Amino acid sequence: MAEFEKGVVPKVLNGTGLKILIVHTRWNLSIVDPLVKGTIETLHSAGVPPSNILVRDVPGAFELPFASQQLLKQNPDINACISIGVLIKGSTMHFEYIADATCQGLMRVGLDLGRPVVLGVLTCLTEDQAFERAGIGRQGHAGHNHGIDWAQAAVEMALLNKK
Ligand code: CRM
Repeated sequence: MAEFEKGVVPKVLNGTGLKILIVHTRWNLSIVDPLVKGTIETLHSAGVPPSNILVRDVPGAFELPFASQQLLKQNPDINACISIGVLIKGSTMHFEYIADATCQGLMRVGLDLGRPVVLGVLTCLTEDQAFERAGIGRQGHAGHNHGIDWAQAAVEMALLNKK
């Protein structure tokens, strides 16, 4: 259990029969890709079949709330959405505005539609922080792939919503 001390303590979840949407950005794709991979592998481990996972991409994090909302509306049989992106702070205020709008927007989509939306958006001060959270950290610290936690959160919330 020690490796989960700072993260999610996983439950044994049965995602058989669930349909999950993944929306991810093309910004920072080299970091987003392993996060999406970790998410999909964990969904499979929880019993969600590949045919029940819909994957769509958008340009950047700012587009995630709108795309998540539209795709959930267009696909009423989807039980949960995982919105994935990586924001890395630059030298302007852009990061702060996008991070805030994206997080608020994703929360709103979930509450407005009554369907779980998982915040799979890393907001990092450095590239190294993002690499570690995608499980591809350097200098001997691979880190932990947060896609694993996002998939588990999506299955848990989808099952809660189905009750
Ligand atoms: C991201 O996922 N997106 C970033 N974007 C793009 C933004 C959106 C555009 C169009 O609506 O605004 O796609 O989400 C950025 O513009 C920046 C620039 C930050 C800067 O300091 O100039 N960063 C990101 C990002 O890190 N991740």
